[in-house]
Amino acid sequence: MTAVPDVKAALRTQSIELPSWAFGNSGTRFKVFAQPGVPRSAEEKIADAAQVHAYTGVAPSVALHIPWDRVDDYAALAAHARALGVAIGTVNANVFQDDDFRLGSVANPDPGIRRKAIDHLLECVDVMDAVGSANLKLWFADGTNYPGQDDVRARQDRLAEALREVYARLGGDQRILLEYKLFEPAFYTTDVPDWGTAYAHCLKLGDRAQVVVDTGHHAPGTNIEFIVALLLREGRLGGFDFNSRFYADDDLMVGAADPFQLFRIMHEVVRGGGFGPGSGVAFMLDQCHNIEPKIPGQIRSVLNVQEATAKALLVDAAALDAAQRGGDVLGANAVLMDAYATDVRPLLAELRTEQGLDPDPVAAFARSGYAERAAADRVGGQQAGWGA
Ligand code: PSV
Ligand code: MN
Ligand code: MN
Repeated sequence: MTAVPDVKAALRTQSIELPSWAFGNSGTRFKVFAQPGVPRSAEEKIADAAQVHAYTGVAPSVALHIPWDRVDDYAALAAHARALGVAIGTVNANVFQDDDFRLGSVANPDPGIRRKAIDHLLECVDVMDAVGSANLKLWFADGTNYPGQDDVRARQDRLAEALREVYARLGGDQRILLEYKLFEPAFYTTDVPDWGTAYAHCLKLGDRAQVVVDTGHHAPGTNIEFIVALLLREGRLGGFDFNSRFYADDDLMVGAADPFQLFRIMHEVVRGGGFGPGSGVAFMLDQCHNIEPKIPGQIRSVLNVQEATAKALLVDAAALDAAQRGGDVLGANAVLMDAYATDVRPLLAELRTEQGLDPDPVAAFARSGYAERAAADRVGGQQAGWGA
């Protein structure tokens, strides 16, 4: 096993980005269950995210979603975040919630609608400039529902043209993180359905275009850790949108459905040099807490990622390498399983204590009374949610 002090030192460098939308009301197309104390503004979402960081110490940034988090003064929003001990991270574009986008956004057959979509993406780069963000995350709902509905090759051309224009607008320290998704809302073809399509577009754009792996965006049975290993090897793994899925894009808490898969992913990240300062891989959550309380749901999720990371860091790389080279199938597998079977919770509790944090972030947050105060204070106004 890797030495515990080394594991702890590595864990101190971890940072997991929270999605602003996780703190607002969300639901399915059947029902959105409103929760008391839910933020009414981008400022309040950031305040809630700051709570997660305050209790875990590993969630120092929060991603925005434009226009859900649109404000008049983005520099002031960034200052507000800083005052609360966090930073604004990735800016997520939204070209899927407008009637004009019925047939797509950047791949729409209508050049006027494409212009509108691209203008929104450029606005997002303006937001990045104002808040000091390095990451523009692009997810396109574009696709078709019926064979023959549109020319799938022409749609790729339109997509490529839009990406080129946005890429050209980026500052030197900014990058595009291009996300893929197997299906939904388009059910026949999706314009960026898989890592290969995303990778091909990124290759054409340049070094500052990388692929985002959303763990919920694959067909059942897909070996996600292989995709991770390959993208890392090619220098094109931009980051993760972590969540759990049982069926489709469920957006449940990461590590809840398949903690072993999360461990396998983190093992490939560590193995491929994707973890640690300067790796360039963004570890983001993309989740919705439809029925559970949101701040504790985010705390739980962050802890799940931290646990999987600790186990991946514990893998005895030298023993694994020796077993692999020796063709010792069972021995190599046992090295991985030993690390996975380790209960890392005491180690993480110890680490938190060393960092001046409560060893049990969930309990500490519950005791703080923050949720009750938010429910009492946040009356009036519109509760934030999808589209708010
Ligand atoms: C839609 O599937 C989605 O969940 C994508 O994963 C995006 O990252 C997210 O919404 C926010 O736009
Ligand atoms: Mn996502
Ligand atoms: Mn998704």
